[in-house]
Amino acid sequence: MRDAAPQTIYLKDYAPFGYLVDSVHLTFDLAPHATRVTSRIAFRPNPQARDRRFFLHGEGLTLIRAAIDGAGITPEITDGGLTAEAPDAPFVWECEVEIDPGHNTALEGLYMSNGMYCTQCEAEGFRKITYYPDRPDVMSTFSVRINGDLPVLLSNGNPTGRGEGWAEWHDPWPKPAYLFALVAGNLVAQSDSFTTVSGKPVDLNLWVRPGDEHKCAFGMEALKKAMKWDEDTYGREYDLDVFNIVAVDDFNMGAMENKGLNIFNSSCVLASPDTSTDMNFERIEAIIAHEYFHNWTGNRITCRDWFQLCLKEGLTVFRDSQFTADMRSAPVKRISDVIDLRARQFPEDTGPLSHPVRPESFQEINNFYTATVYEKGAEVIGMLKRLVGDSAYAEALDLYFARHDGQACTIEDWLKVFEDVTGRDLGQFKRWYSQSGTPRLSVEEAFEDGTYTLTFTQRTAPTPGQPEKSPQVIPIAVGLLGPNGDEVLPTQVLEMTETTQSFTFEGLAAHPVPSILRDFSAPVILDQLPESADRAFLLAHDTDPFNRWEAGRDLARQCLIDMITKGADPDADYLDGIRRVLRDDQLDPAYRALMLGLPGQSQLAGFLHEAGITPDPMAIWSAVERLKDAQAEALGDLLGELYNSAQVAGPYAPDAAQSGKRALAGAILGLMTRRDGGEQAAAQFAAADNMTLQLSALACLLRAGKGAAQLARFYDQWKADRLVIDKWFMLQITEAAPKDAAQIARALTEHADFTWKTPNRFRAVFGALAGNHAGFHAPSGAAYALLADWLIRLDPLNPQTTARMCSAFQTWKRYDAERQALIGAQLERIASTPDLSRDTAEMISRIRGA
Ligand code: B3K
Ligand code: ZN
Repeated sequence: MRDAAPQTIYLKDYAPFGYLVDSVHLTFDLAPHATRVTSRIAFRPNPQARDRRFFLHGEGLTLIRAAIDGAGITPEITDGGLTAEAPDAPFVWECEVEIDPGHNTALEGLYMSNGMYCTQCEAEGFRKITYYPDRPDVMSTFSVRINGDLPVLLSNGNPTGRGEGWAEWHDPWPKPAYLFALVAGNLVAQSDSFTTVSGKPVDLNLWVRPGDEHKCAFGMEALKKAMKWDEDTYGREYDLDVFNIVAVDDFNMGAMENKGLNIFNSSCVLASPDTSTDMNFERIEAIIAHEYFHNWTGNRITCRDWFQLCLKEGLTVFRDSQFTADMRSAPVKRISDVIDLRARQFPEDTGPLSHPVRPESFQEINNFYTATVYEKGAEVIGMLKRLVGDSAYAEALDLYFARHDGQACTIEDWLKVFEDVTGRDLGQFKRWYSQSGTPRLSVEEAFEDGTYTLTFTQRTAPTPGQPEKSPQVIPIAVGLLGPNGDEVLPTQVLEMTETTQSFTFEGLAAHPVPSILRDFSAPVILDQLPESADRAFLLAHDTDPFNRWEAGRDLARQCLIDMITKGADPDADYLDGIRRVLRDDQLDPAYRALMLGLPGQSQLAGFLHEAGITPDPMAIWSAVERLKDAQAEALGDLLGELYNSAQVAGPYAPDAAQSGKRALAGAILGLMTRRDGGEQAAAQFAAADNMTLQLSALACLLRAGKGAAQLARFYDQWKADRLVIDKWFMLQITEAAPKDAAQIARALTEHADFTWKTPNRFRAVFGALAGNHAGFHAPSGAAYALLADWLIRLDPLNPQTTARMCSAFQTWKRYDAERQALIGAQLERIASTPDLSRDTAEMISRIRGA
């Protein structure tokens, strides 16, 4: 169903619902095309609300009957729901609707995937299941009866009964409807148990399709680690008798934290060494933890309205990052998070989709599950923790859980616990939630009579709807190094609140080298002091692992920019520096692998654009290729030794130690392939006994324009494994030469396995195409047209996945007039498609700046 005129919803218009819900009872009579949903809901007037209108959301429902206190009524049905006369006193609402999960391709509400029933209700999907006040501030306990002839029938909470063809569940914890879930299917479980800190046993089940049982063990271990960590670190105990996780193939995102019944995209939970890479394992561990952590940050304490999304998402991302840092390497995790933030959030914040961490308006809330809300939202919490200190943070969190358990909260509630614990005024800090855009921080230094002064200036460029910016509170972690590389001042957090502000350090014997923004203490763009010698010095000596890596990254970036804009040769200081780091076998192999990485090509395009230079994707691509060749040459004599030292002996384990080694071996193999024509990569491919080694070898071969035989062998070996075949699709496009990428992607869309209605497969092709920067921006515009064709095709079936993929075009204004014209024409073509979904229409209109 399409909306004629999309409505904009504003934060400022928030008003509570006129009624409270005391209990919800739902009965599902499952049938693929005619599922009956019968609801019995106890309402009572909300004393906090002035407006007593009884409006229930509902979309795509066939109303069979409705009654209030047993008397049948005929409500007024509109596009988005129904309105009825309701008493100004407690009453029972009863209603029966029919829905068609078998034809639900949007994967929102109740839908089917491979014969299994499955739900996705966040943000506003429950209204596709039955009529209900589908808003997060309406919380209730739920009882559910499922009638159906499938062997496994699951819902939220604890099981209360089951028999042939039916099961009943009760969730004692009040929750908003977006956390409702139901799963019914022919599933098998890997089961285990966990005893909570207070001695309560919890049954754990990971439900999968028969045949996937061997891919459950890692996810189960990750779950138990996450449960224990949340007890140890945040004092949070699990609160039901059972915790179920279900893997589903058709899913719009990674996973969903439904109370007691997490539903996962199978790519984010199923893992085995021969089919999953080390990166897959790490991601799975993090997502399982993330969804589990939502049980407290999101479920027990939820959001008052969808504008507060970062309240649960920013905090839960922050918590899962802490978890990964504890389970693995903290510096490696921090660096990886910053790489990701720069790749995904910075472009959002500097382009037409820029929005505050807490947006103030939206048309389609699903379009705001963004890197800004999630990842910048997590950075904001990291800054808060840095400003108040670890123990005040812990105290504030205890107060948050104690004060707000069972409530639907706001960012104001969140900040208030910090104010109450610390006595600070966080008024200015709150701008991080309301002001969009990435602040730029420039720095000047002075040294006189042993006193060193750093003067910072912050500036945030205008963003859509926000022409003027006010200064933000920026925690700047700084350390100083003396001329021989010793640390003369350990890390201090400077609290910047003004537009321009100076900080002095006294009693220094010599002009120090500053290490600024250690551990990436704020999500800002730091314009480093211009001295590249200082960066080489920091690359050699900085005691802060993040900034040591950052120094190398800065040198690489500067070197690439000089190569692109001045035709310069690769910088010898940079190459010397990384050679020294790579040789240092005291350093974690994972960290050394990160040191070999270069800034992404899209990010380089962003730098050039910000410097007033129109980026040429081909020139960027060839500079990156040349710098990689130069890395290979500079490390030439070391490559074999490094590769050998990074080999893992013994059985495969996806832990930090082994995966760090394999990451280094993979990076080195990439350089070796530039010199040996793929000999070592072919050998690695032939001998590989795990997916990490197999895939990294195949990637090297494809990048070198080789590997056709291996690619075919890979397909033959894995054609029955849908998750590996996603990798097969993706890799061919990711590693394609720029001139071939669109053509290869087009050919793959004609492959029999291109099951494009499955979001994972669609994303494998088009996510990869958009990610191949020079290939996507090839001058013909073929990739733009191909993507637009498929967005137009997918939109009527699955608006959410379509809308999300539109962001491939968000940076279009950076490029030259020809490319802008080509992209502009595709945006226009999408925008003028009849019956475009609200999701896609909003995205395209924001991207066009219309
Ligand atoms: N809360 C879900 C995301 C829901 C997305 C709705 N379009 C997963 C997560 O962030 O944990
Ligand atoms: Zn989340």
